[in-house]
Amino acid sequence: MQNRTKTTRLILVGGFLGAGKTTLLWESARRVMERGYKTGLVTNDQAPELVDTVFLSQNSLEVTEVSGSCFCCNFDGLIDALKNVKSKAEADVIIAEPVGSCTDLSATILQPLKDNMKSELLVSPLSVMADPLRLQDILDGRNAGLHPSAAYIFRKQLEESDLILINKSDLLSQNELSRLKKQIGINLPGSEVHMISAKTGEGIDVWLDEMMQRTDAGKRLIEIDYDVYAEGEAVLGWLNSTIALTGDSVDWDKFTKKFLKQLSEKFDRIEAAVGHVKLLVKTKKDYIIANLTGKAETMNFRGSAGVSDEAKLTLNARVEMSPYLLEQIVHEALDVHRGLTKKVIAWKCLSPGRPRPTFRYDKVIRG
Ligand SMILES: Nc1nc2c(ncn2[C@@H]2O[C@H](COP(=O)(O)OP(=O)(O)O)[C@@H](O)[C@H]2O)c(=O)[nH]1
Ligand SMILES: [Mg+2]
Repeated sequence: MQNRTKTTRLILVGGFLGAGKTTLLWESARRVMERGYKTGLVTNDQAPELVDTVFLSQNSLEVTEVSGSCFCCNFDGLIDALKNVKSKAEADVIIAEPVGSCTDLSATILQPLKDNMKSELLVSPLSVMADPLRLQDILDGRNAGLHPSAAYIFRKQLEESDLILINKSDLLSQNELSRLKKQIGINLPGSEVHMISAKTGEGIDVWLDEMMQRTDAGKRLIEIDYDVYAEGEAVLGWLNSTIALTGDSVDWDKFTKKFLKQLSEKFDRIEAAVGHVKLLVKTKKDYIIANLTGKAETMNFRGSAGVSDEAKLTLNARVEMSPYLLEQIVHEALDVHRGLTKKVIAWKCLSPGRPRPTFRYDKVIRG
């Protein structure tokens, strides 16, 4: 790193697609800055054109994206991104979000970081976020509506965590939350659990207090079958695109709601499990973000893009289906909006390849 005398704290927030990582990244970055620390962010995806990066960059924060491969398979990309954020933002704290379908981060990221960056980085415990409804289903021995191999990734993420963050506490009663916590104690003994709501802010400061002090990252290494892991990723169609939209006094909120509803109906009709579909419609002045993290009832919207003639749509979809079918469904849902001119700026559709980590440590490195 450029300034060798200054150590930077790295907080890695993992967890399955749609768990709330990006929401927490923004909320915690804001709080860390309020505490007087310079803060930067690192995002990660299998392809460029990431909604998360566009969203987080709007808030005058230094955000560097590692795209085209996950952190574990592009360790050098992660190091470059950390250096970039550190030098540009003079960051005291960097918060990073790995790809939601990734696991084995303790062996492939945390141990190599501890081994190679000792003098430059203070690495906080690996926090793994979970959506409480998916988590409950997984703990009950089911697959949370996911392909069994994708559910396997979800379980492995929990197993390797230093700390489990049950997010969206605002959606559950106290009784339901206590039941979840008790079940984690039985199914994943020894796990540290925090309850938070990235949305309302509940629990974030308590979690951050720990993150800012501790350096016991990557205490656990898991056994993992890379064939099952690879299948869990490969069952996902992965689409990232940016499209310029023009029309006559278009109500962008209406467009966004209709478009996501159409996509959701199509996915539900063919019973394709949604990992996460996220879209951002941005005009010169405003934006609306829409999310779908499962069936239609998980749809939600934030912000408003108003009425105007032009907007840019960034769409990220991770859905259990072939990339070809996903492309077709997105095209069909776009074609319905006949009054709009659509110019594709970027379009990448794929199915993630087998994870081939740069490093994979088989022992825990002392922090
Ligand atoms: N109710 C509720 N929703 C949340 C919370 N945190 C995130 N979400 C929603 O969960 C969805 C996925 O969030 P995001 O941060 O993009 O998840 P990521 O895929 O893990 O980065 C979005 O619709 C968020 O608005 C929370 O604490 N409570
Ligand atoms: Mg995210």
